[in-house]
Amino acid sequence: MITKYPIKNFVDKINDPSEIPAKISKGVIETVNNFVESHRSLDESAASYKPEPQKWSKKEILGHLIDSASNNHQRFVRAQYLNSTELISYEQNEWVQIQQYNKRSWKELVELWKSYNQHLAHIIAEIPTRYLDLTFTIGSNEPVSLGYIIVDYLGHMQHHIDQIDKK
Ligand code: NI
Repeated sequence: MITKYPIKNFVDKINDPSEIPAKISKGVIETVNNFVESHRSLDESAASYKPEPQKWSKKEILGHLIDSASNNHQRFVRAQYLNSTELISYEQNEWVQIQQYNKRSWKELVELWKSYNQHLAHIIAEIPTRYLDLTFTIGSNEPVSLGYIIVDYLGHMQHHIDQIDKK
């Protein structure tokens, strides 16, 4: 499966789409646990630091991942009952800016993000195989399968974790 973001570790090679829910669910849990382990005690000022006014701080990047979790929560559930091929999109910069993530504590953001993803990992693992090939459009993007959306959720998360680590 060709995805926008490469998926690291064991989920790299998914040959059979029916493996997606179990593998991505496990990948989400492992990625989140590793991140929490190594970033729990990050200093508040380092987490809030904006290299440029229009660039996101570490808190804002993690906030963007919370927004990704909450929007994909909607997608993962709605995709399984809606008689529509359209799933919600969201304006990422507006979401981050409006929520003022820099005013939250790093530790609390990390906890919220972790808990949200524990629930999403559960939802993902329970998605029946028959829904994986259903295709959806999100905003103005090309139609993609629900399987792709699930894989891309983890790839997007890993992409932004790399961004936090490079700062
Ligand atoms: Ni993003």
